[in-house]
This record gives sequence, C-alpha cells and structure tokens, in this order.
Amino acid sequence: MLHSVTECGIIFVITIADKEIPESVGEQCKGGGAMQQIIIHVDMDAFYASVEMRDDPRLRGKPLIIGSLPNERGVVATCSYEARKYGIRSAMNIKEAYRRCPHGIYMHPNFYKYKAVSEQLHRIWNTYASASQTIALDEAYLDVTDTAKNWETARQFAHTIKQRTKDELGLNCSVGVAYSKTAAKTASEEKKPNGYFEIPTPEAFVDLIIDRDVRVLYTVGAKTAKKLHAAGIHTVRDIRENTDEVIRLCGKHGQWITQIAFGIDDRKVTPYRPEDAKSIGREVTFQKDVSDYAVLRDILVLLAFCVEHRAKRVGLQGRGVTLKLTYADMKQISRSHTIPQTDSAVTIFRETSGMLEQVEQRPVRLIGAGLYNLTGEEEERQLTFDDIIDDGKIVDEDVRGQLLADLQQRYGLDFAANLEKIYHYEILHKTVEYMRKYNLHRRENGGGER
Ligand code: TTP
Ligand code: MG
Ligand code: MG
Repeated sequence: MLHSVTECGIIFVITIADKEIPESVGEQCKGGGAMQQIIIHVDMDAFYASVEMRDDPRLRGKPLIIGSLPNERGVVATCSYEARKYGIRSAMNIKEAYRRCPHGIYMHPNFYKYKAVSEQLHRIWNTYASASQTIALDEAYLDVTDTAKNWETARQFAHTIKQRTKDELGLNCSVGVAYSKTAAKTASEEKKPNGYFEIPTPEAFVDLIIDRDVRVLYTVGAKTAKKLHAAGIHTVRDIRENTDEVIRLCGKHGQWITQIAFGIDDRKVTPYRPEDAKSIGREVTFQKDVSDYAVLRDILVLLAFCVEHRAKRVGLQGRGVTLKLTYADMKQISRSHTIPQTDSAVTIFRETSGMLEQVEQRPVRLIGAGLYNLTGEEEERQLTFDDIIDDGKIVDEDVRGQLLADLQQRYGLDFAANLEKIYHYEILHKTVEYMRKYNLHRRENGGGER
C-alpha cells in the first residue's frame, strides 16, 4: 500500500516480514541498508519513591506514595511498586489513591534531592555514550553506536550501567538496548522494575508489539488512543492495516504513528540544549480556591521571581510572557503577551498582573506565570547597548525592592531576605498558602490596612 508518510510525498516501499513498509526518501536505507544505530534507554524504577526508600529503610517494602498528601488537593507524582499493586499510578488524584490504599505512606516530593541524584546518574551513564539525551530527571537515551561498536559490547555497557547505578547510588534502573530510540524506550519498559531487554531489529520490535494496544506506541496517549479505538483501530496490527485512516484521523501525528508501527524510527540521540526549552514557568495550586484577586496579584510577584531565577540559571530570556489560570470549575485559560527579550521578574510581573486584570474574575484554583519563545543572552547583548541595559537595571532594581517591600508590609514575611528559599518548590507553596490564609484571616477580622 502506498501512502504519504513524508511531507515531500515521495515514497519507497520495502518489504520486511511480508509487510509493506512506507519509506521516506533519504531518511532510511541509504545504500540499501538502514543506518544501524545502537541505542540504550535507561529509566529509573519508581524514581522519587526509590530515592526516599533508599534514604529511609523504614519506607522499604511499603506502599509509598509521593505527591500531595491525602488531605490536600493534587495528584500522585509517583509511587513504589508496592503501591502500584493497589492500582495507584502517576497523575492519579490523591484522594483516589487514598481510597485505594489508606494505609499507604504519603509524602511530599523533595525535588532538590532528586535533582542532585539525577545529576549523579546522568554523569555515570554519559560516560558510555558518544551522545546522550536527557529526557527527564530519571531517564536518558545514550547513543552507543560508536562507543560500543557492536551489539555484544552494547549489552555489556547496559549491564555495567545497571550495576554502577546500583552500586554507586543504591538505586535500580531498567535498561533497554535497541536499534532505535522508540524501540529502546519500549525495551526499557518491557521488564520493569530492574529490567533488561533487547530489541535488535525492526522485525523484533514489530513482533513484540503487533498485537498490543495502540498505546504501546510512543506518543500515543489517552486522547489519540480514544480516537483510534473509536475508529475500530485497537492494536498495532490495526494501524498497519489502516494506515490511510490513521493518517486521516491524526494528521502529521498519524504519519509518525504509522512509521513506528512498522518499526521505522531513525531519529538521532540529540543532546539537550537549554535553548531548546520551549518555556519556563512556575505555578501553584491552592488548597482552597482564591477569590481575592489582590492576593493573586501578590502571588504573581513570587511566581515572577521564581521564573526569573530559573531563566537566569539556564541563561535564557523570553520574548513572550504567559499567565495561566485554572478556575474552580477546572476551566483553564491562558493569556500571553509578546515583549522585548527579558528575564526580569519585574517585567514578568508587570505583564502577568496586567493580564490578570483583564480576565473574568472568578475563584481560582491554580495560577501560573511563565516565559516562552526563549532565546540565549547573546543576542540581547548585541541588540541592546550598555546604556539601555544599565537604565533598565536601575529601574528594575527599584521596582523589585518596592514589590518585595509591599509584600512584606501586607503579609509580615520578609520576602526579600527569604527570596532564595521561595525558589524551592515546597517553600513557595507554603508561602503562597500562608498568603492566602493570612489574607482570609485578616478579612474575617474586619480586613483593612494595618
Ligand atoms: P517515570 O519514569 O515516568 O516514573 P517512575 O520512575 O516513578 O516509575 P517507573 O519508571 O518505574 O514506572 O517518572 C520519573 C519521575 O517523574 C517519577 O518518579 C515522578 C515524576 N513524575 C511526576 O511527577 N508526575 C508524573 O505524572 C510522572 C509520570 C512522573
Ligand atoms: Mg522511571
Ligand atoms: Mg522516566
């Protein structure tokens, strides 16, 4: 069957395992054989939970749920494999998790700890690869084509990675070795936890997944699966037999799904570059909805400082600012403005608070501020001359001080002295809750200025 899988629309068809495989010109099979890659995918088992269990033996062997606490609003970030026996999963509402496992141990995440562990992990893994791509704190693709040179050595690398991760950091990971990124990711998931699996060829990949649900394919999430199921396309086999329909239903994404259903994925392992980040944002969900927009405005000051901090750390600036709100009825809205390149909290606050004034004023469950359309600092330095930057800085410094002084006067917390702490996720949340409660409290007592 011929169908367009490339934008240029030129198709080759080759046959593997009696199946026609759509083949895009120039991407595959140059000179008659696919460019062989050997890719390792590593993913930690129950990452946040495993770190906590490693550090506190009392948690081991228990159903441990990391995320919100049962009496709070929020979701499960992850849970130990013991907790998974109760059907608890990442992103599940915390109340539902509690209903399933009331005797579980519930803990807040400790991001700074996980980040530090993550850096140690990636340092070990990277030594085996000519290129490595960090996908998440607990996960990476490693291109070992040139470092291992053959399958047997790649297998040894994989086992050494597992061993060193265990010996040096006391944590288990699952590792997949395969001919492509998609297959390597599938392989690492295949035998979780503490698993190892190989998928050496597209044929082996297809054999493994052909009768599984479409969700086995990387990037097919709940929404896409629903769409495909509704059209009677349930398995990978169904996708292969209905490629035109899949492409019709899912457009460009459908082209990709069709390709991987045939085992085709020649994406390279591309090291993460901060400038590839699409946006930098911080948000908070309230324990109780907030109707007081003056408090929301104050919270935007803190969020703006957090975004500035993050942007400066990665050396990026944004040309757009966003405000994000989720109302009490779960309706989400976002507003954005294009601005001259900035990483300044003052600008982020000015823009987001301006946008806040324009939205429908209903009780709010979540508020977020962010920068998007990111770019490095270099351009800024060339574009704006010293005088502009200096002027900007002086003005900014004054406004920064004033913003923090205002907050301090309203809430009695020394925001300026505690700014560093606010950057920590949990402290930010606690502070915001304090601001909300303090304001309610004052209102109950008659409100007004102090
Ligand atoms: P995952 O690798 O998806 O999950 P995991 O390591 O906890 O469990 P496993 O890989 O063994 O299935 O995510 C890594 C970490 O990212 C996870 O420990 C917590 C965090 N996370 C969230 O905070 N929210 C989420 O929805 C998911 C999926 C992960
Ligand atoms: Mg993991
Ligand atoms: Mg992961």
